[in-house]
Amino acid sequence: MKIIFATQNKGKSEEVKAIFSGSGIEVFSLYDLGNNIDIEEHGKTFRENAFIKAKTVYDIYKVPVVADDSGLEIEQLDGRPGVYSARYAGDNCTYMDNNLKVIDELKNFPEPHKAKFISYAVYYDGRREIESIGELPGIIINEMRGKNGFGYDPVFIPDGFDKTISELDFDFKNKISHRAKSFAVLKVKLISTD
Ligand code: ITT
Repeated sequence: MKIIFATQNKGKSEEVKAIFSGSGIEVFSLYDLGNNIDIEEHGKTFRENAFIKAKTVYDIYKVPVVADDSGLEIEQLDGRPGVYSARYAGDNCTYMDNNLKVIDELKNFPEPHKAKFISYAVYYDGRREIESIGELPGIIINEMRGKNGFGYDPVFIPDGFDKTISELDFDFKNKISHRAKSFAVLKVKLISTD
């Protein structure tokens, strides 16, 4: 079975391909297909945005699609950046801009800065809608550490660890992450439903 992953994000694409490897399901991202469609994520929730991405891409290719809408919720910032995680520091901002903005906003709050990553994963094939959520709790630190991963990984230390996700290796992130959890369950639901 072949599935399109409705993402332009190379980091996400590599993670989800690894999660599906060996399952008999082959995953191609928009990035692999050279499709740089800009899908307007106008939903107010991760769930709405995930289905917007999946259904938009299904309408183009008419093949099964998975999508993930994800982000970081920081307690002391009342859940921000949340669904606005990708462009938190403004249109066309870099991951570094977003990290610096979060560090700056947290500088007047006492530590620890509790936060969680959320991944809302969905599947759509024109008939079936399958969904699953995964979370990774942790804290935000006031500096960027490490080179791996993407997004807010350099400022996020998962609970129970003393390294940022960017200091952990790819395979390890892919065992514990919010996306690993959401897609592991999505994969099981997909294989067991018809
Ligand atoms: P697509 O919509 O094309 O999938 P995107 O990067 O815009 O790619 P989202 O809309 O889901 O994806 O935004 C998620 C943002 O949240 C992402 O750009 C990162 O800034 C952050 N994020 C999500 N998962 C993350 C992770 O595993 N590690 C670090 N940051 C993450």
